Amino acid sequence: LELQTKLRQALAEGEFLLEYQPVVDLESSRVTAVEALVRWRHDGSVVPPDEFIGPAEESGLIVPLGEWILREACQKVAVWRATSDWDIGLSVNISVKQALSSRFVETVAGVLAESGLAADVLTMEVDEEVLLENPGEAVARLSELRELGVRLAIDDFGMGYASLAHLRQLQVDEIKIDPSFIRDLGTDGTVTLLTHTIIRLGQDLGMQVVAEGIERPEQLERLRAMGCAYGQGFLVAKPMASDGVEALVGGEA
Ligand code: G
Ligand code: G
Ligand code: MN
Ligand code: NA
Repeated sequence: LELQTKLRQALAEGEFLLEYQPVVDLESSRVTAVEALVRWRHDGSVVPPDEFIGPAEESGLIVPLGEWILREACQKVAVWRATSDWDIGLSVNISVKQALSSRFVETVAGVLAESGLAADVLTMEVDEEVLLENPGEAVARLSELRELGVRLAIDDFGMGYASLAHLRQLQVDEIKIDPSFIRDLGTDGTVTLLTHTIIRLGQDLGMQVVAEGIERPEQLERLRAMGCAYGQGFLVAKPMASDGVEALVGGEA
């Protein structure tokens, strides 16, 4: 309960901040999008989301916090797009409680209108967990969101129960292959085959495939050879503050 009070105060006092991790086209190495990742600047240190997203979901604070994250990220990316000729996309993580909250779709539509960002610039990343908790409701809500023109991504793909079934229930634009697959690429034959199969599955279904957690050059080479179009990971670029992205925009535009 102590933490819940601190989190509520943190939101009121502007202690949350966003970092952005680039997503690159593995063929050209160009940055095609950034994923917004929230952090909490508290008592002189930076608290990672694993320590507060769960508690924020339990208390319902995830709804206003998620709205702040979305607005902040959309405004930044709208400015980057307006001040460069870089066609950069934005991915934002959303959690179950947020996706199922009332007026979620209205809020997203409002933030897009306010920031002037075209809906298809925005990708919402959901874990498969979102679809397990309340499948009918979650699918309905996410489908409404997609009707706005927003893209949908399944995050940590391959780790959830019934990953493939979810692709039947929901129109998905993108799958993000879980880092655990990338970690064992090349060393574990089964994992290598599964990864290749996921990449082809995504391609055959007309979805973008993003490999997450690329840390070593051999992993990147192997993914490229397997035809994986997009990648993300410490080897490519770490999550960075907005001025880091601005330096990249300057360099690429
Ligand atoms: O940034 P980091 O790798 O520490 O993130 C850890 C976890 O927190 C990841 O599962 C990520 O999806 C989640 N996360 C990061 N930022 C956000 C956010 O803005 N909203 C939600 N709901 N989850 C986030
Ligand atoms: O669950 P989700 O995919 O949203 O989690 C994103 C998190 O993964 C971010 O917090 C980011 O810091 C972390 N991350 C990004 N790239 C790498 C990587 O190459 N290795 C590891 N271990 N974590 C990464
Ligand atoms: Mn994510
Ligand atoms: Na996530």
